Amino acid sequence: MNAKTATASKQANSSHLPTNKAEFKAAIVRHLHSTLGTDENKANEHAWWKATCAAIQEHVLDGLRKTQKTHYMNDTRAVHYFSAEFLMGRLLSNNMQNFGVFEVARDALKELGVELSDIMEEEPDMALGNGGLGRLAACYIDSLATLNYPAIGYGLHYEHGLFRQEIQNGAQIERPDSWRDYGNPWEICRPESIQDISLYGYVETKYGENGRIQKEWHPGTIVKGVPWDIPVVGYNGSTVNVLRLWQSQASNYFNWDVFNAGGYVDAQSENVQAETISKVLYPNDETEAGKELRLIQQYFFCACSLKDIIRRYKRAHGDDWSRFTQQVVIQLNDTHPAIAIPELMRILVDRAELDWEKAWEICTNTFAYTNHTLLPEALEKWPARMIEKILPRHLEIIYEINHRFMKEVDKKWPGDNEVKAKLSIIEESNEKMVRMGHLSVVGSFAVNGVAELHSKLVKENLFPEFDALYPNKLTNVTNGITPRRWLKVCNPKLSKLVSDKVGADWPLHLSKLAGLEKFAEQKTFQKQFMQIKQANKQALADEIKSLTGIVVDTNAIFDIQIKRLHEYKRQHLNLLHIMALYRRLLENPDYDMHPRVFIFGAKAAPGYKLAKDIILAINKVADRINNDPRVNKKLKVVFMPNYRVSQAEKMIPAADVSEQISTAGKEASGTGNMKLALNGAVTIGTLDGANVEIAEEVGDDNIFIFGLTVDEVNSLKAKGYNPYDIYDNNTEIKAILDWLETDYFTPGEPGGLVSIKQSLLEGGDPYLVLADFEAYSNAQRAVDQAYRDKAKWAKMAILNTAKVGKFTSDRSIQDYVDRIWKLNTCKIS
Ligand code: GPK
Repeated sequence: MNAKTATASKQANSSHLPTNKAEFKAAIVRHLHSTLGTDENKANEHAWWKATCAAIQEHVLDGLRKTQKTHYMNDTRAVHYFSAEFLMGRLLSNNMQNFGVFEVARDALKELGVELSDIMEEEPDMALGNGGLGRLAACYIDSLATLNYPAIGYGLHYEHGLFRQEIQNGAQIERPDSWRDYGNPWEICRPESIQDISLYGYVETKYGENGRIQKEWHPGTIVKGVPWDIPVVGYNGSTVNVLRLWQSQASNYFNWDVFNAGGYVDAQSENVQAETISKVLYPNDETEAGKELRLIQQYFFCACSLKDIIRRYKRAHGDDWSRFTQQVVIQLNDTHPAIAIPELMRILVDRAELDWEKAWEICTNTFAYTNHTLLPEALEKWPARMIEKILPRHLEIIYEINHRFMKEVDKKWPGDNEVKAKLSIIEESNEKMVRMGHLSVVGSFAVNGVAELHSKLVKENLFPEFDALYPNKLTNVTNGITPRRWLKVCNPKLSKLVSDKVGADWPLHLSKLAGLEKFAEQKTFQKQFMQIKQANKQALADEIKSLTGIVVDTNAIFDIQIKRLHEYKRQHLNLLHIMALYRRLLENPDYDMHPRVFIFGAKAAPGYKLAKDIILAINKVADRINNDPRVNKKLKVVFMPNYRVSQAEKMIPAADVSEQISTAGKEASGTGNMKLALNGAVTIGTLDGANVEIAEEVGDDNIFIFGLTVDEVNSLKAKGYNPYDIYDNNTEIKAILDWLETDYFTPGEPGGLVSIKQSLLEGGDPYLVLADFEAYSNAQRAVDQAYRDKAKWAKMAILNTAKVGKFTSDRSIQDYVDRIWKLNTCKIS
């Protein structure tokens, strides 16, 4: 290339990218005109938002092109993160920050008369996930791009993400989410990479040369998988990876045979069937639904993704499979994508005609599996009959995998049928079931839990024999969160203060937050830190007012519990304690407590009756308390409707207290606990999940730990736990539970909240709410005392921010890379 063409190509590549204020103004206006067909005078906030996204997207696409070219040229090994959920939230402010153009674009907009913070509200959350598991996937692809690792996220392009929650008369109402109704400015359709996916049908057995048995699957239906790419921009870095999401489509827009025979309507309905696959995200968190459509969703995105991976591999290596496991590692985010294991076996054995042993070796060196829960109701099992109907060949393959696995088990424990029954991939119950967890362990080379305690329980309780059979396969990778979204973007004031003290590179090196420790007792720093908290609380108070009409005092302790609604997370323990405070205040108007605002955000699975009842109860109790002038100065309760990622970004910076109160042994890790601590909230929590590691990091003086430990939970259950013993002997608990049965909180409707009392008494209190109540109440008293000492509290809050650097998702990703994925970084030129 001579100098002239080099310059020309440089210009064509990037000189048009807006970098300074004038260029951003020009780019945004240009997109208003030529992308959106409007102008500065007519444009509403939505149009401004889209034009701004389009200007940023110029950087995104430039980075994407360079990244893909570099990865291709270097034939890099990559991780393929298979997940049924990616809870991305909004992308504009993150992408702006990651390209380092946040301030300049904001100023450009200002000169155009537009407030960036206003137009950011136009962006719908990309809520293609339920909760922690989906948000973890989003944090992980952020870190992978930031650390310059070649990676692709693979998932489903749901037309409707998690439902929008409305609260009517205190009850949750579900409304459809439509995140793409007015177009999504980030995603790129890739029709050139469409895949055909087979379903249903039957298997034909054939005999090839030298007696080799050949299986051929004759599918009943074929559906199309259309890929949509969401660029994933690394921080400060040059890497822009992709999240590739598959949308289903009928393979022929019209079934012409039916159409020509006059069946126009029938032809249409065939399309609907295929398109139903990616229509909607299942809203059940930690419950296995057992629905045919859900299994089809899982298979659909796995099959599309494997074809995509293999197409890319073959482009570089042809039919030579010997390097496949050097190039490809696939991480299974829980068992939702476990069907990818028999699918890869099918491709290798039936299509590539490899020997079973060779194929199995490839398979078991490709997959790794993350377990996210020990809850029995969340461990996926599929009826063998259902798999046989949808994926007849896959069921045969699963049986063969199990047959060979049972031989291995017999070698280790000769003649032991009990251990065989326990470990078998097939559960021989009334109805034969396929245990997807067992399939995942057998078919993977690494299995990890998501926090030290959880991984220990996975080894000791969930898969002890697997650990004996495959030493070193089971391991731990403690979860993490991206400090870009969860501090830099969501808490700009604190971010600036932190940068002033420890330098601006903490988003990439979060352990640098430790540099704040030496200021923890310094008066001026405490004042700055707490003034920021106060300002964030004011912003949240304004949000609360506008969403709920409730006025809260920002001098009160902001006590926040935000997470999916589940009995094991024990929002009802929090609620019972609020009722106790209410009662104490009514009995003694001088009851000594610092004013407190309890704030909740939670969605319940639509079919989870008790979870919805708990939401109703929180709202009913809130109504009564918030309108009772006798206690109003000291106690308020807020339920924020439609909790989601963008709402979390507003709540977390404003929290004084972080509620992490699950029954010990039930919360695998938790990640909200990390986000809140990072933003200077002090945790009140049980020794569960990552709380244990947070306590290790921040030290006992800077966290309020209470309640039964895992061992104590087990021995209490072993000895026989009877909640009535507590109810009968603790007058406060008795009074509170009986209160729920009156019409005090549900005027004219006595017993409106009785289901909670019932679950805690007749229901046996499975999550030991009553057993932990007293300890929780005492810990809350300690919180109250600590908060009154302003210097002490400021120190605690600062030390929380300072000491949680461990929980950056960059560290988690580096752990995965070192222990499991074995990737090399790839700098983008
Ligand atoms: C675990 F099994 C599941 C699930 O279906 N959904 C989900 O969000 C969560 N999780 C755990 O409950 C959390 O403790 C954990 O931090 C999170 O996954 C990420 O690992």
